[in-house]
Amino acid sequence: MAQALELTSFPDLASQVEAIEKDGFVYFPQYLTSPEVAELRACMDRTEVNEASFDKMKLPENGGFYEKTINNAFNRDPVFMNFLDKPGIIELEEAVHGEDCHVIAMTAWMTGPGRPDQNIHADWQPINLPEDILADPRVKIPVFITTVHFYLDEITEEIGPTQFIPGSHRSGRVPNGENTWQGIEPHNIICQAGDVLVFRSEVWHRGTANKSAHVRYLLQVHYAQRMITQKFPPYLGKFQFNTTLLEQATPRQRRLLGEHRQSNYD
Ligand SMILES: O=C(O)CCC(=O)C(=O)O
Ligand SMILES: [Fe+2]
Repeated sequence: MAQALELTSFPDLASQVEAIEKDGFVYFPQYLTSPEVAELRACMDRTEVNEASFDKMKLPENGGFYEKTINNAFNRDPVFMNFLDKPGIIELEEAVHGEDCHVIAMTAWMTGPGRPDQNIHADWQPINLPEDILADPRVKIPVFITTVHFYLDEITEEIGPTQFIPGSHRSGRVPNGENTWQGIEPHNIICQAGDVLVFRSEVWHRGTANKSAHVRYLLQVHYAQRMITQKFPPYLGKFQFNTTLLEQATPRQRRLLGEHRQSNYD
């Protein structure tokens, strides 16, 4: 069994920002209450896939596994909309990406038994650099993109923990079929329903096999610097905001979705 990742809770914003920069991730234990977890899971269940938004519904036929994904989830239900700017998390995002940061995607994942291990990957490597350059303390790469994982199950070895290779955000590259970096093996993120993990896009990681009898529920919210484009499919102007939901949104939620102050290239 893979070693468990050591999960430390940092009490204040300054130490959380430092952890994102230094460790590549921050953990928020017991962030959601049980009723909030139940509400979000129910919302994921009732939201229907919309193929135009590249949502997926795969059924466990022909040896496959159940998988339902909802893209642009903020656009589907007020419950999702309120995951744009969760207290404590949005302050961290604004601190690491700038106060004009925005949400580039929000995807709900329901992954059934039989899902295999993913390959070790980085969600995005913005700058390829030699490791010895990155090891120089004067070199500080901006945090371009982070992902927030809202875990909605007790994450056990059976249901499939996320695995991180700690320190790998300093590799300066994406993995090339490797399952270790500098001899460091993937570590399991073993946590509770309602726990949250925020990580930068350079971290080498993967989702692992669901060997349980249950569907695994995960909400991902992706934040970025304003200069990184939003990924709201379908493209060529075909994505449409749900105007009813947008009217109910707070000014900060609207800003996170695109009501920006004008800036470069606007
Ligand atoms: O399911 C997980 O824990 C991680 C998923 C992931 O890394 C991805 O979809 O890029
Ligand atoms: Fe990933």
